[in-house]
Amino acid sequence: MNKLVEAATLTGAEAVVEMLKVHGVEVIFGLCGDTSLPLYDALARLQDVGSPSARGIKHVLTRDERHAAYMADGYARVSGRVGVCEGPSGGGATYILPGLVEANESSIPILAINTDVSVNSRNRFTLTELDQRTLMRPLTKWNAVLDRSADIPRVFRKAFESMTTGRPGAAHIALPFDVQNGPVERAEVWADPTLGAFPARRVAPDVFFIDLAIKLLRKAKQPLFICGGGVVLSGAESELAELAEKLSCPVATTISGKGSIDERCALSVGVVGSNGGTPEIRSIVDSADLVIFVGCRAGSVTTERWRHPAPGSAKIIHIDVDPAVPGTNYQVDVPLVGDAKLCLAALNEALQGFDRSSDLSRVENAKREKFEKFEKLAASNDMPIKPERIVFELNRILDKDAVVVADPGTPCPYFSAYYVVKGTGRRYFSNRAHGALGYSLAAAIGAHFGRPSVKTVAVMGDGSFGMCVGELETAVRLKLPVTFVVISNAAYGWIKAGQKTGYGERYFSVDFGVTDHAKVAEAFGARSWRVVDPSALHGVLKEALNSKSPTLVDIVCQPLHEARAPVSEWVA
Ligand SMILES: Cc1ncc(C[n+]2csc(CCOP(=O)(O)OP(=O)(O)O)c2C)c(N)n1
Ligand SMILES: [Mg+2]
Repeated sequence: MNKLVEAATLTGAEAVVEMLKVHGVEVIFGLCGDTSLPLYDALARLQDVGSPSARGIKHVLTRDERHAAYMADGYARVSGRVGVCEGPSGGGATYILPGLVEANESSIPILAINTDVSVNSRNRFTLTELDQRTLMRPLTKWNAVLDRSADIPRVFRKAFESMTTGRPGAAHIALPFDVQNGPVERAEVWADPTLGAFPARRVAPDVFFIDLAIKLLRKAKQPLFICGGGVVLSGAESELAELAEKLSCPVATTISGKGSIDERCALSVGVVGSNGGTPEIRSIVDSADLVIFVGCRAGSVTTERWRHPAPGSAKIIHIDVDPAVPGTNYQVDVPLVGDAKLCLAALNEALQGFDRSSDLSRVENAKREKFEKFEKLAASNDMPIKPERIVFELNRILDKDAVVVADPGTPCPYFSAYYVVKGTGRRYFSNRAHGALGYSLAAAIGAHFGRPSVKTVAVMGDGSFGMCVGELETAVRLKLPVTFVVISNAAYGWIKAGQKTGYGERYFSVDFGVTDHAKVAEAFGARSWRVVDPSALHGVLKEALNSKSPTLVDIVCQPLHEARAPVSEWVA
């Protein structure tokens, strides 16, 4: 048997696995299909062969491709590495799509691979045939359909380069059945492994704009940082802290920007915007004479539809890696294009020796007022349990390294506003690009694989639960120590609250039946509790969070339209 000759050529499917390995991929989330059989066989065979550096890739079997993509997204957010998901042709491609587009719009690098019908069966009414190139094009930063096995190494290198350089984003590759069986030269299987993590190849800012920014920073009386997800994506937290301290400049964040600054520190303002912002915090935005947006698109939620800051009320410095961002929503005085870490480091360098102190009592007062109202509601023993109580208890119980994932509905505004992130880096996230229900359960599973040593918690509404419940089986099968918290109000509460404030309480088609989510979880094999009494909540959450296996806590909760949610449209 000529082993050398055999080793010189790989099958396309083997080359795919090897290309993932050389980019440092350790785990893939996905679901099998007919067109994926060669890929699965390669994954199986390459589990334990090859050199010590070529360890196998762990495959996490999911129950739905949408959740495979959400898992890859959660994994990428906490690990700083590319998340990879896969599914078959046809329905596998249409089902993987929601996770792909959320990641892409949130600047999270995930790679989705859908296998496909053979090149030689195209255009013949072949079962599951679909134009994956056109389908995925507007949803991804980069995509390709393979036609020849020899192109596999080059296409995978391009995918990783495009995901992790510049503004991070999602990539998609369609991998036809016969391409998986064709030959690839082993010598072609190589990569720059640094492209497996992000940000790769940071871009530094133009000094001309640094000088302009310094002039504004020196002159400003009440500057304010508004940080988006770009600070955490870039790992720019320590540069931000240094600059903020030098300038004595408060730091507000968007929802995705939570983790830019330790929220316990005096300079931290908290979350601004229509979802999670409160009137006290808004007053800090309104009184700024200079706003420095960092890694933030100044979108509709952060700026309350471009009203806070009011256009023209403050000078604006806008730092972003994407040249298309500064100037899109506000007239900016200084556009600073580059990686956030390098931009902030350059500003620190140019401000060496500068040291301003300012009175931060207005920030302190705003936060005190906000949290006093919150704590008063959290202390209530009324039933149904108030959402404030849930956040209050998790603030008390979770240690600082925990990762919390929040779905839309009740969780997002409440946790964005009141969950205090202790430390920096990604410790809290929500799917803020499209805010699709049913994200957090799977994203938390993915996050667990990205940071297995910490406690991961998903908080979801009952609407979200209905959209992701199947993945409880995945968590149970893999014995993952993840805790799921369900906020039960038997309604699409967010929309019902909108009908209350905007449509004269004409509630229409927003209520659904009561489900005992704890019993559902029990049927899947997870330990679970249903809590109706606020005084029982602390003990139950503590027990659930201490568990080494999956747990679910179903909390019968005050519906949003009766609550005092930190959502500006309803507060008004
Ligand atoms: C996939 C999807 N469909 C519809 C919506 C619109 N939507 C936003 S919030 C919401 C209600 C959320 O209900 P639930 O998960 O029960 O949370 P609650 O608001 O009741 O706390 C809906 C339907 C959405 N965000 N995502
Ligand atoms: Mg609900």
